[in-house]
Amino acid sequence: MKVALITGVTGQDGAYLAEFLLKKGYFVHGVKRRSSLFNTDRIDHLYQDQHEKNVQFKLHYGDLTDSTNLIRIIQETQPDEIYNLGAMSHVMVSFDSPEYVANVDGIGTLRILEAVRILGLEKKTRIYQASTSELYGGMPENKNERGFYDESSPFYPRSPYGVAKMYGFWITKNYREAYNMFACNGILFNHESPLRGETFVTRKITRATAKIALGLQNCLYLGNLSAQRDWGHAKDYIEAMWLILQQEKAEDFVIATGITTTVRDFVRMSFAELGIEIEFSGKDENEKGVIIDIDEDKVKAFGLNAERLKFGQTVVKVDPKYFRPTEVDLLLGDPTKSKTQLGWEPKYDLPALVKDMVVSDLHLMKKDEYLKAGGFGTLNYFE
Ligand code: NDP
Ligand code: GDR
Repeated sequence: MKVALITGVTGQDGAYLAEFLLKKGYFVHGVKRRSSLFNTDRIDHLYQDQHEKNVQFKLHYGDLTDSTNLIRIIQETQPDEIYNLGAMSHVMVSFDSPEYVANVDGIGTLRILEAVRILGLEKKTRIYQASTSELYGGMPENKNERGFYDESSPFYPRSPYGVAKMYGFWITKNYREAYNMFACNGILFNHESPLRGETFVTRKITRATAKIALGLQNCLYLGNLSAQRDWGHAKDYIEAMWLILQQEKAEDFVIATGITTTVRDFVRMSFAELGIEIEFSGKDENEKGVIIDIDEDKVKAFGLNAERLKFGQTVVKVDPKYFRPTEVDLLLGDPTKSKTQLGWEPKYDLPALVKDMVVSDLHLMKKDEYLKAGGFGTLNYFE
């Protein structure tokens, strides 16, 4: 039985990857941080009673800032594959905690690589490093001749997160070259899902769409509506991570869809999924999104009350507090290498992703509606 160790197992990708590897028959170890409340919502369905026989999924308390703990976990678990997905992954938050993000996302990667080396596991253990399209920083001059970012495009990170991940990228490559370790970077473009953290833009939009449609929220406040991202589905992207570690030779791969879309269009698609058409007008900080049409049949088919929604209702406004000190304006990845060499083919396109997220959030927010009707508090999150 192959053994995998996942850091960041409680995160979006960690949860999907753990499930995927368990289905493939792996023994999966996950590193989870101690928190004052349970933080295993995304993997609770994978829980196995540790007192039973044939357990295949085990969690270990740990943190990427703690070398001794990582060395002990790797020694105990002797993994064939390590997926280093743990990170402070929010770009905007990284401007508030730049030193912490350098420690976790940058030096944390080094700690994993060194632990494998110290334990003499260089030949046994393959390592996947969660690198990111944020490395490119959206610099227009660094695109390839076809207008995409690929494995050869230069990096120009634009946030403390991007800079920390740049260290993670290069130290992974350096350990591969210096010590002949099977250590690879997956340069993944944005990938989303119903499990996406609530403060990333796509999930913020799909949650708000559901809440507004149910009358639980009036307006959605966003930052840069013109930012463009190459959005895919996390379920497809975790499969690419696994494929990267199954190759004969350790290499780095871009994982992307090859299509870019504005935040504004993502908002339009999200509302349209429930039969609500939005039109944007105004510029910059004064831009707003207004309901201009309602497909009553579609709205009703989702069990929504069409009378709650009003033509001319402003449902999106810009709040400059979400503008970033330095922004990545446009990301567009070239998946040619991963498609030809890994045979990777995503199953979800953007409309299918939006549908999956909106339908899931509508279901979730309906629970909220019942709670509210029953006199209980509703779900709110600090951003
Ligand atoms: P999430 O933010 O959903 O998950 C991050 C995980 O890292 C969580 O399990 C979190 O634990 C854990 N973590 C945070 N800090 C530490 C720490 N100090 N020590 C150990 N674990 C820690 O991210 P995603 O699942 O979306 O992304 C997975 C990885 O891929 C990340 O490294 C991210 O930077 C990278 N990436 C993501 C992309 C995307 O679009 N999703 C694109 C490219 C790269 P907890 O649950 O306790 O907070
Ligand atoms: P990103 O994702 O920074 O690309 O990093 P995020 O969803 O946070 O932002 C995408 C774009 O949307 C704009 N935006 C807003 N973003 C947020 N979060 N909230 C808003 O209200 C808002 N309004 C507009 C942003 O300015 C940005 O341009 C994600 C993370 O998963 C990283 O860990 C990963 O490495 C990269 O994707 C690839």
